[in-house]
Amino acid sequence: MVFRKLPGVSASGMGLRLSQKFMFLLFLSGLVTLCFGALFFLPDSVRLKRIFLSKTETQPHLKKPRDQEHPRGMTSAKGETSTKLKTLTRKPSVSHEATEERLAGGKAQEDFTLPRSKAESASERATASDRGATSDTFSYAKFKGCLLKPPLGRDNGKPSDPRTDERREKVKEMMKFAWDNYKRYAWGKNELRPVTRNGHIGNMFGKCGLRGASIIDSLDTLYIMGLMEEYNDAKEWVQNSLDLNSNGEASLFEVNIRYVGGLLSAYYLTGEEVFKSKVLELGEKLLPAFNTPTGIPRGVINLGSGTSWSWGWASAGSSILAEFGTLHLEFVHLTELSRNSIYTEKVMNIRKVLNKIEKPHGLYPNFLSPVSGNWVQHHVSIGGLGDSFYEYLIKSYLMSDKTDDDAKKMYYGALEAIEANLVQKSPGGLTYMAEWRGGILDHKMGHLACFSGGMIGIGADDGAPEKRQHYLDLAAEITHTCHESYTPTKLGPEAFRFDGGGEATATRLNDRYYILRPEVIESYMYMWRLTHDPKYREWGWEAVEALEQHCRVESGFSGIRDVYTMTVSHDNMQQSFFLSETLKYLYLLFSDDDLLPLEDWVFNTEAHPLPVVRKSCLQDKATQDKTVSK
Ligand code: DMJ
Repeated sequence: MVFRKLPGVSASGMGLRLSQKFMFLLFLSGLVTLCFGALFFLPDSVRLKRIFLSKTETQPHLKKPRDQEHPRGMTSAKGETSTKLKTLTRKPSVSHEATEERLAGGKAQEDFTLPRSKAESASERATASDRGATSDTFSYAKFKGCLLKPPLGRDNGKPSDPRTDERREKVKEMMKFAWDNYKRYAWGKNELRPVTRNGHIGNMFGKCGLRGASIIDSLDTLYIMGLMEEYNDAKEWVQNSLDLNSNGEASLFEVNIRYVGGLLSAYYLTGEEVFKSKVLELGEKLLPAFNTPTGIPRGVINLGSGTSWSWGWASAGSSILAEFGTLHLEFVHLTELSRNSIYTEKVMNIRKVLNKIEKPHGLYPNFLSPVSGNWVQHHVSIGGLGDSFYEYLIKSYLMSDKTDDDAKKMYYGALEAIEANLVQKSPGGLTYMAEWRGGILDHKMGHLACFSGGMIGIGADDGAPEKRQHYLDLAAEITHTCHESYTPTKLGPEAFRFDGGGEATATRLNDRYYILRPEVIESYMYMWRLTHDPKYREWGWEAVEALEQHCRVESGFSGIRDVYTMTVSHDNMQQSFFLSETLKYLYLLFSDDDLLPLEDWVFNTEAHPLPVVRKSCLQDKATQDKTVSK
């Protein structure tokens, strides 16, 4: 009707000429633009943002506390990765109710939770990214309620036998000595150089990456030893000085086992929210390393930009079995605390890739391409490059409250292949694990491989019934072999051989050093818990005396260059794993079994205790809570 031609009205319609119509439309569109734009210049644009932006982005409480904000602009060499990082760091939508419930949960456990600042509460809510986040939140009180026993035992694990207690006290004194010297000469650095009395940054955590490795690695050891003043100093450093926004390169594996593991166990032991918020912040920063065609992460990551790459020394840009295979325990707990499934998805995908790929003789080679998902070399080792992958299979099963059947199957399958292909008996009757290079055996065992005594021991009980005793015997034999390598200083070499007439002896000059490693003592600790054979405590005490005699210097503990000479030369390094592992395992060896009972705790590969996840108990408790509140 409007456009019907009326007499006396121009053909352009509405009685307006074309030029007039154009002017009118121009005016109209200018007016609309002006009004719309003006809204953005109003003093309070919050209401408008609510209309145009998602709820998540407008929640003021989701802003990170000041100390966690990036102090400088993050730049990335690869724009694409940087965008992905941004997506991953978007904050979750947390319901008001869920938050209230969580805070109430926090109040209910005042005995182990210090008052929290508003900033901490905000950061808790800000840690998980959108994807996979669920509405319920982690309750520390519920977690505690699902432990079978108190973490620190009846009396902090104090043994009733006075001689054992004296030994335990000695280990505690060693820890205090190592810590005090670190604090005095290297505070905030990664590790102490005890001879030159300074600190070093080291390259395993990155050229200008994370700091304070000895502090993070010590938190739980100080806590279980009751060194509370020292623990509080460490906690304060985490609170005020742990900078997770460094733009340097870092090893995904080392950051995971030391920092993520250390912060997680500090949180689970103490309930201090600062550890939780820090670990969740750090966890997010590790995710870009998984952006590869297969989802197998690369070894090195820049925590600031999120770019990642493979180690220069790893053949054909491959990833290392012991590195990408040693994330599972920590990532499952990151999901537990954040309620964000992304962490578990990442490590489950690694498993999927490993399950799909063909394994030579059932063995897992050490190098895998993150691009093609194929093995790059056929070198198999229970020591360096392979070790903790196997450890994490059995520990994943144990930590899942024995529900992770996939991990169980993979572990016993791998162990069977190891027994068939690598386990050997020396002419002198020592059992050892050789290395395998495309079918050819290298009759060498690294100090690192000595953790396997403990590993096979803790897995013995869940093997096939007819194999259980056999596994326990095998564990004892391997531990015995490793003890045999500890001579004449009573400390062991980096690698020992069984060929050329040698029996658990380093035949090469550059295998003779000892860098305060824990693996042999770790196996003593597990074998003691499993058998209560007093020889393990005696062997542990031998190691304490040897450490005191050869490694203690005026300002800390140092590794030595040659375990076969009694006049030792020091390497001037107090490794952070000496504080987290060696001294902790010794302390546990001389403690009652109720200090960190194995029914409730598994130790990550850096000896940080992580609790068994009792899903059914946690769910029951959640249901009970709901029923009560009705
Ligand atoms: C530790 O950092 C861990 O135990 C890791 O799994 C292997 N090496 C050192 C200790 O020797």
